[in-house]
Amino acid sequence: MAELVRYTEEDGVAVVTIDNPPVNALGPGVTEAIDAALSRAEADAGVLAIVVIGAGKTFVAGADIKEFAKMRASRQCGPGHTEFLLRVEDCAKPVVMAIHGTAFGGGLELAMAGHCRVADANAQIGQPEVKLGIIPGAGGTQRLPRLAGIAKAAEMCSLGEPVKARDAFDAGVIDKLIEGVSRESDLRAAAVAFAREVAGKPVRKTRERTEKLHARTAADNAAILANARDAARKKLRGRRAPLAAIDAVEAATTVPFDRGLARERELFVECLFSQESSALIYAFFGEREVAKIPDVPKEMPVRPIHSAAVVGAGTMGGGIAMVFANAGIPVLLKESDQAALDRGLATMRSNYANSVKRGRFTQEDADQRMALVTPTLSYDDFSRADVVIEAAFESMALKKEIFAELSRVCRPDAILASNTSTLSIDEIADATTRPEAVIGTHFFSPANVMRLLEVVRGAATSKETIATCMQLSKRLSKVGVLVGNCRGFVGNRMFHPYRREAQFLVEEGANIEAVDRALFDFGMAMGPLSVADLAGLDIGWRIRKEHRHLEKPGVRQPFAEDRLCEMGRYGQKTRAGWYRYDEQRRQSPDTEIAELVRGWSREKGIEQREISSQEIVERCIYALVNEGARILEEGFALRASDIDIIYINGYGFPSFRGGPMWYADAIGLKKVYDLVSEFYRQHGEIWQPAPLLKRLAEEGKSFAEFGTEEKASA
Ligand code: T1G
Ligand code: NAD
Repeated sequence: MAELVRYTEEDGVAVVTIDNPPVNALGPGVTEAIDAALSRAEADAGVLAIVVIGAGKTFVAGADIKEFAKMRASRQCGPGHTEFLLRVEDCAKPVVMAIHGTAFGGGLELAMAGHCRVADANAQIGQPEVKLGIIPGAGGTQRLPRLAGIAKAAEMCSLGEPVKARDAFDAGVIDKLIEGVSRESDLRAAAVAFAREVAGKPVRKTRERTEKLHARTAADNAAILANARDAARKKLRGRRAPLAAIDAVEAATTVPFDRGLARERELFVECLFSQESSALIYAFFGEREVAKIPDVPKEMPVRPIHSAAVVGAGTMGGGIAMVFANAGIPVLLKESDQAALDRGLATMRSNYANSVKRGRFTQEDADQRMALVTPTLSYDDFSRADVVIEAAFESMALKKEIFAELSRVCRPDAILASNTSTLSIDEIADATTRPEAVIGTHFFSPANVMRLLEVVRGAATSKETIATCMQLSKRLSKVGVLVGNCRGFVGNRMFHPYRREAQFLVEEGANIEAVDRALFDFGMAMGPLSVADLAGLDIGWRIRKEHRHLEKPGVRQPFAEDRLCEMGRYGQKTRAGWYRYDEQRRQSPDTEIAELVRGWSREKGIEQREISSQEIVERCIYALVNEGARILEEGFALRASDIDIIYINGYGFPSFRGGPMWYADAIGLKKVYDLVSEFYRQHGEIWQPAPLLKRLAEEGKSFAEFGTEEKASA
């Protein structure tokens, strides 16, 4: 077994190097090995001080998250690292923690149990546990307020966002910043020098530091904690862990350290065995799993991407060009006329200006990014591009024309991608001489904000093209999910029945606001009717009109949005849709519309009735699940977790519910199937249960198991 910890000595300083790839998690055996190394250093008279450092790209990125699944399965929550960290703190010789990459969760807790912390100026620290539905469980909520103060600790533990080393230095967590660290040995040398400076001097144990806990009156502390709770409720709506984290930080201000630790433990265990935590840890690993494509080996060679081009500078094209510029990749941006180009560039500049205003980055950063964008009205320089993303109007004829041109002007090894949201990648590829290099890259609006990228595999798309785009998605800070080439791919194909049910519910008498409220309270970022107004009702209307010939006769279709569009109500862009909107796009109910819809429904003989929030949620969410089951069975998604990652990152599905497929598994597919069958009896063919849902329900299995058993039997 590879050594988890290495012990070396330099100039009277023991260097303890943690080496547990890929992220030096405090997995089984790691803390024991560190403990042994510290004992060795304590026993060696020649050792004056100790440096603890991580091998590879990072310090310690936390406890081993894989261990939590075992704890949950055994309903046993091990002792954790609390005792080990007290031992570090009580070490007889100064312990200097040398941080590079990330010191997250248990990694920061380890660092804070040390007596001093030096960090590469580019490092990040954080307590991201709430993103896993838990709270720091090894003293983080007790030591962090002692170093950084109550407000900073409450914010870091309840929101889980990383903090740059420079800000951590200003907050008092880091004692020394090391500039110009280009490799681990630079940091090691600086840490050893720092350790020699503190050797022989009295050290302070973090747990004994209380000056920052009582910097103000109890009333002030209460106000700080109340603000933190308000912020957590707003930013992480529907979650328990962020509030539990603040309860634990509060304990640091009211009781002695050891009782604060006990309170933290209590809250940690409560959160660990929660459904919120199961869902979020599932999503954590699901987001890493999407990159694993069974028939595209990890070592598949990828094409280097040094430059890009985007066709169309409209809503999507401009955002996509920003995504490349943000990743430092020079990008050509082509439009069909100057006015459209100027409009696109102006939108990009104002988006950057907003980011600068919000302090996300400096004006200099914004200028550098815009400088990477080369506007053009021709394909002249397209031979420079390693990848081209087409984002012109959603018309097959136009896209074929553009791809035929791209196939002619681009280098033979360039990747040709389309941002189409509904059209067939295979049909677009047929317009080229190189279908193996054609792929779908379906960004989500606004493209420079939304993390999701559906990577659409065409029948001829080569594995190299897929591997290159999957790797590129990570470089563009996107979550790239490989999907098959069916109508609407995965996300939009499932969204269609979800939105259909929302309209039906209103047509059957549900109040417009009540439908949105029910899904919002369920945890969706926004209700389905408000989303429709945001995206524009006319987009769906145009697509429905284009596909009217595909509608099955006698099958109920929603009519309300078509009627709204016939009235010119396209949503926010016309300041009226399902709701009314003022100049600032603030939403207000429109009773006139509610009445109109009721009238239209009566004309169509649709009985009006009271509809509960429960029914609203079940019909909308189970519509997602049923269509998701079809997609899985038809092989347009590799695994259920891919669908969940798509919905969490592209459609505002609450991550603390794991995504639609995980949510259905948590309820139990038998129960879901029975209700879908009931909807089938009530509403007909549109609710025909997916064969996979029926089979798994009858076999007592879950979506999570689907695919594994086949693989197991293969
Ligand atoms: N435990 C186990 N595996 C982990 C892990 C962890 N903490 N962090 C990452 N991995 C795996 C990951 O699944 C992937 O595996 C590989 O490492 C590379 O990860 C006691 C209770 C550090 C910023 O929440 O945020 O400490 O797919 O693809 O993009 O209070 O990983 O290759 O098989 O994400 O370079 C708190 C979680 C834990 C940090 C690196 N810590 N990790 O990002 O690589 S709870 C976290 C990250 C805790 C204490 C509590 C990121 C990263 P595979 P990657 P990356
Ligand atoms: P848009 O109408 O805002 O922009 C399209 C742009 O393409 C226009 O500015 C137009 O001038 C330009 N254009 C047309 N022909 C061109 C040509 N030959 N060369 C260069 N530019 C040309 O449309 P959009 O909303 O940005 O959609 C673009 C594509 O992205 C569509 O395929 C759409 O389905 C897809 N998409 C849209 C969204 C969304 O929410 N809007 C989300 C995902 C995908």
